[in-house]
Amino acid sequence: MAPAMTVLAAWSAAKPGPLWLIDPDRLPLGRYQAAAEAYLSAGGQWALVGTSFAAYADLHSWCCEANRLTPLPLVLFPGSLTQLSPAVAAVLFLFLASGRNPHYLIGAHVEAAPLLHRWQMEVIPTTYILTGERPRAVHYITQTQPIPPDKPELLQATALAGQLLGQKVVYVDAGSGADAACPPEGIAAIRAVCSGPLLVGGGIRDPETAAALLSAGATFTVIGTAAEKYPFSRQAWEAFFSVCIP
Ligand code: 1GP
Repeated sequence: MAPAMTVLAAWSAAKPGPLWLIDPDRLPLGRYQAAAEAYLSAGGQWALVGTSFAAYADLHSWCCEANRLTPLPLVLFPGSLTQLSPAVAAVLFLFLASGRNPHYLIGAHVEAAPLLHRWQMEVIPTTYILTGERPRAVHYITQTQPIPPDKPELLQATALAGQLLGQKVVYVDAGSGADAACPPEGIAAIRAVCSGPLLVGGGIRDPETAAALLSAGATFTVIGTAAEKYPFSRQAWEAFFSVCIP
């Protein structure tokens, strides 16, 4: 039997489009199944799960129960070591390249490595770049400063450094609930030097903003807060999927 395709391989060949980010503190499991079915039926293939600060949810238990409810593959986007779980298809191993906090550059990784090795999970080395004008929870929790969004050359150099270090994915994040998404110019600058999957999130609320980012070279536009505002229906997701760049 042929081995199952890794998430990284699937992402590398994926059609650009939206990617759902679930904050388990904000999506009770009682509402998860219907929400996941709406996303799957619109064309969703994976969801990110994680948050910069989990006040209530036990991520591992949440993922175990979510897997029982729907077949949607979950990819962990961990905000801390306490969010690690083997009940996911893969984990983003986040190198917080925009910051200079050693915990998020190597400290957490050393602590996580034995567990991830024991669990034999797919680990996706990811250059994680924070940008944005206004500090969000992720900046406070990580005690790092964002890269100014109007500095595409800094965004580009940071992504390139991660690629030269061997990382496979870039995730540019303006922070959950950001006033504005990263400008397309910054994404185009990164795409000019990085060929792998490029995730862009933070402040994307409408398909038009997502379309501009996909045109600039994003692989996935990460949609978190917008999908929490109202029951995000199949039609709402289809509006985001319909702007996919062929
Ligand atoms: C945050 O990129 C994500 O880490 C999603 O941001 O909640 O603003 O969609 P939003």
